[in-house]
Amino acid sequence: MRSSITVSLVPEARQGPFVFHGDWRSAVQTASELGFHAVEIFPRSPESVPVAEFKSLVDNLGLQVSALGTGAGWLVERLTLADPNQARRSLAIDFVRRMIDTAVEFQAAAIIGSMQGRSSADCPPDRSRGLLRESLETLDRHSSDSTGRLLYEPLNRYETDQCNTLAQGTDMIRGLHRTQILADWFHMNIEEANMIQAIEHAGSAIGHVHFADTNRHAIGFGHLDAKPLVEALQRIGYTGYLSAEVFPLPSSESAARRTVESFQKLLAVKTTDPTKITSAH
Ligand code: LER
Ligand code: MN
Repeated sequence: MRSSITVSLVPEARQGPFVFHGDWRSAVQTASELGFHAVEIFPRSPESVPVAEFKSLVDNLGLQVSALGTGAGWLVERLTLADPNQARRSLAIDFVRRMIDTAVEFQAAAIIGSMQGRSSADCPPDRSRGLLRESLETLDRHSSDSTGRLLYEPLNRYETDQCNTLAQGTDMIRGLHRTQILADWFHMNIEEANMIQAIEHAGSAIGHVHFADTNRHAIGFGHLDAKPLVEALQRIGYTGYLSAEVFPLPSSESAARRTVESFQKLLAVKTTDPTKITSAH
């Protein structure tokens, strides 16, 4: 398993669960100094990602880009893949399609979290899920045309009523070829009856993990028993990322350092010793 940390490029997401906000160059530098394998980018739009400069910086540092989030499509543009208005839904599909293309440039996956939408007075749950599934099929086909990969993320009940558990998410993506599940431990802690069994049942459908504690702080700052979850991931043969999508509390640097310490403790791996780093911001 490999470590990853979130970097938001979106001023409107200042309150969001991303470790680094603002100066992305210094965030990437710090992630590298702390020994992370990858960064996960939360961009304003597919076109706003400074692809060439970002790539050259991560390449020089030997870092990967694990994934690109599409949440700003909802947060800023109010677009969802289950919008009953077909014109709006098409705009949402196009936003994610272009994000997949940008992600391909980094050999990364595109994440569908908030853009999955939710039911409304105009669009009952069954129809809303049907529209989401149709959109996912379109985007999965688009991903097959390149090396695109999609990650579909079940969210807790306060954010969506589309899919709240890994089992519901796995049903939603059944039969798709380029789409896997994102298991976010913050959402799972709210929704799953048993997080270990949920991971075991989802098995190879899991393509990415959001590595967050119960309070959405860095792992180690809440009360999640993370060791059995890592062991469950090892049992299913998971070799993807554990990506810290958490609040920058008490600071970006402390959240990042605590994540590295937890990663090292849980996986018994040696990366750069975070206590030796002095230049982190
Ligand atoms: C996105 O990864 C996520 O977890 C959502 O809660 C964002 O609102
Ligand atoms: Mn998440």
